[in-house]
Amino acid sequence: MKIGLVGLPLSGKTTFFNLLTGAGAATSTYAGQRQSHIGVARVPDARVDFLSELFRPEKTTYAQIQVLDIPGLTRGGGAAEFAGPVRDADAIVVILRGFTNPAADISEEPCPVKDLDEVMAELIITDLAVIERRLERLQKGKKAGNALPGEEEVLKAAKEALERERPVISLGLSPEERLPLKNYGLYTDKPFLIVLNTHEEGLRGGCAPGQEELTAYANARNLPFLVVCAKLEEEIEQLPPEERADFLADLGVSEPGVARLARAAYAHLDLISYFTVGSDEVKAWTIRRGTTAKQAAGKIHSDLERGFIRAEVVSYEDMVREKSFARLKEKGLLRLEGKDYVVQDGDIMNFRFNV
Ligand SMILES: Nc1nc2c(ncn2[C@@H]2O[C@H](COP(=O)(O)OP(=O)(O)OP(=O)(O)O)[C@@H](O)[C@H]2O)c(=O)[nH]1
Ligand SMILES: [Mg+2]
Repeated sequence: MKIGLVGLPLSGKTTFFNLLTGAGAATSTYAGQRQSHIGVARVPDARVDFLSELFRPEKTTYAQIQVLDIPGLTRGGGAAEFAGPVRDADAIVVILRGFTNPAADISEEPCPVKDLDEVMAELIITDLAVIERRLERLQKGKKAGNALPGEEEVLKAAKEALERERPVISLGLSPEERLPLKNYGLYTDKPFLIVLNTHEEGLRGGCAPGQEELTAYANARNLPFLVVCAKLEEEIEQLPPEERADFLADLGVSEPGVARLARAAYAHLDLISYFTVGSDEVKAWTIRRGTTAKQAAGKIHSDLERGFIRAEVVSYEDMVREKSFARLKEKGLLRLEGKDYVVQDGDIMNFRFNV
């Protein structure tokens, strides 16, 4: 999974990027700095911890999220110029400022709903330009031969939504209807998550400036919404592991920021994890809910999908209870499933294949 962090200048994108990835990238001290970063966030998962304890593998691999951090967008500033790398992201995370920081010359009162509207407006304008250009070409007939089935209809529907200042995703298109849009890497066609980056007291008291208004706004649009204190949480991440939990609890959060974001993103994007285990490696694999055993095997290697015979499946809960494959077998809890089996969150899978 790949996510793109977008937001107005100095909203704390790079600070949040550092919180997610531990990359320690330099943050901005004035508006107009144009730093982009790419990094990887490890998705904490207590189930992987448990399986790793149990199997003592040489290597433990958590699920990963690739994170893109781009410069701040400004109204009319041309999202296209900076946001390009985000075009192929699976989701967009909008970082909204909920703090003031006079030291960094950020003293204006936070206004997250207004900022969100501004970011959305910029992305909408950028998408609209792409669609209008394509429609023009199609209508001139120059490239009509290249039009995909249903392309013109879906482009028109998208254009109409954007003109009403609604993101393309609000159309609720089916995967088939969306297909012709794929090549354009539209921004507003992606799922959105909202992150309010607040000051310490805001996180503790649940009353960051603008939070109430933003909550209503996000709920009305069914947008997942997270509150973080990126700067402080990032500082907490620098502490020895045994000290972190206390500081987080003091802030009023139960999990690190990366875990909260991953939880929201997995739920919103309908993602689940399955696991492979062994003495060599315990590994989490990310798939969409509804993925079949055969498709899931293809995540690991195309040979496994091509030569798929059967999957041996154990549920995570059964593994926690029985703690060994031998006992699971004895109790009939090791299942053999065929190619159409729909993989469940937490399944421990072993694929039998033949190529
Ligand atoms: N007080 C406070 N300051 C923050 C917080 N998050 C970021 N900052 C500060 O705000 C300034 C900008 O942070 P960045 O993370 O660089 O913001 P950005 O959105 O990446 O900025 P651009 O990339 O230039 O658009 C830095 O001085 C940060 O230390 C926060 O949660 N609280
Ligand atoms: Mg930045």
